[in-house]
Amino acid sequence: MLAGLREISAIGRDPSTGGYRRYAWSAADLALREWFGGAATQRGIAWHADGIGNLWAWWGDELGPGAVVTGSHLDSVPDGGAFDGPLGVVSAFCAVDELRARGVTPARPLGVVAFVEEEGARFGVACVGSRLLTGSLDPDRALGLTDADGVSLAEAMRSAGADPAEVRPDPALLARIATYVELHIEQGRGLVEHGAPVGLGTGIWPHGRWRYRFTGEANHAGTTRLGDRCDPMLTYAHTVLSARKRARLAGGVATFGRVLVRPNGSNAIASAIDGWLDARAPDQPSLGHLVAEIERAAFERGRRDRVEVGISVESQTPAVEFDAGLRQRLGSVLGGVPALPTGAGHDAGVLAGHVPTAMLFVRNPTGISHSPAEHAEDADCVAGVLALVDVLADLLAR
Ligand code: HGY
Ligand code: MN
Ligand code: MN
Repeated sequence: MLAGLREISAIGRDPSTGGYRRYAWSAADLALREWFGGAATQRGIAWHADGIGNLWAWWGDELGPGAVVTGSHLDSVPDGGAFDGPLGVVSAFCAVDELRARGVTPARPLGVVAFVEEEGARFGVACVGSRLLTGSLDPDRALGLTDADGVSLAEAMRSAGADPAEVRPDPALLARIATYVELHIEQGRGLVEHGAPVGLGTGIWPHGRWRYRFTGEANHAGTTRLGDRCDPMLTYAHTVLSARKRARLAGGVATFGRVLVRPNGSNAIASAIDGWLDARAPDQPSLGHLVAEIERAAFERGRRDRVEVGISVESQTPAVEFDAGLRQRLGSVLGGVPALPTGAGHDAGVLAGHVPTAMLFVRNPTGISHSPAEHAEDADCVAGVLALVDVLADLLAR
């Protein structure tokens, strides 16, 4: 495991599961922010948090034009693994060390970034930090997002000593970035099948997150006749099964991984159920069709169960194609590594709409991610750093 990953390995780790709970503006996040600052300071590079809460460390003049930026995120999903996000940030700092060891003097500024709330695990919207930076998420909407305890993003920022009034897009910074490269553990087994430690990303499947609210009628589990029930659990269960079937038919994926049952009593028929759908497909038309089919199944079943169905979109990400010219250039620098798409969202997917962007993937032997079992071999992590160094050396040279 890279030294930086070891340094943060205890932060936000749940000993009972071995998974991480590193949520934006939580105590774990503040400890990770401290680690980031220490990693920059020990390398003698200036660092700061922008008004959104994204962390930046600059080797060279941060206001200089044509910057190369690399990094990822430090936050996790509930019980996430050690590599999703942090591998990209730690590898970026390792790359600075190796570039210096090779005597590289960058011809342009190099930025190391850690975007805030990439997973959306606390406030529900993915890639909050990069979306706010690029103006693809309205600051007022973001600041009004609330977590499971009803704490808003604005309140969470204030409690952490950040000023929500500073949250705004930064087009001037974007204009100074010539290239963004994100290194990330692969969340799949493509590189295993290719027999390669490192690969280049071609693009990201379109995907989105919807909240389904099923509203029925609370009642007694023992005395209410079956015919008299308006049980939202039936509509929810039917929708989950329909989502799986429709995803298979659409060649996509659909997941209800988060559910909130009210009042959640074992001898009461639920009054309402919130379920979150995560749906993804190889292209936009397939995704649109898949989501429409799941919605249709939910409403149809709702009518039968006398359960009201309400659906609201939480975040949507269109299909992303990474810059072909940049991918070609990096491919030749790396001597022809596999190129593969991903169904996982990344800040790189947001940046790609604004600056030439590339992704490097590091082999994940099991493909498992968003789980404590997520793992990458040391040798592959080192191969990832060395590939990042080669790529950055080329991008910084001119
Ligand atoms: O959900 C995703 O695809 C990413 O891990 N945020
Ligand atoms: Mn993730
Ligand atoms: Mn990630």
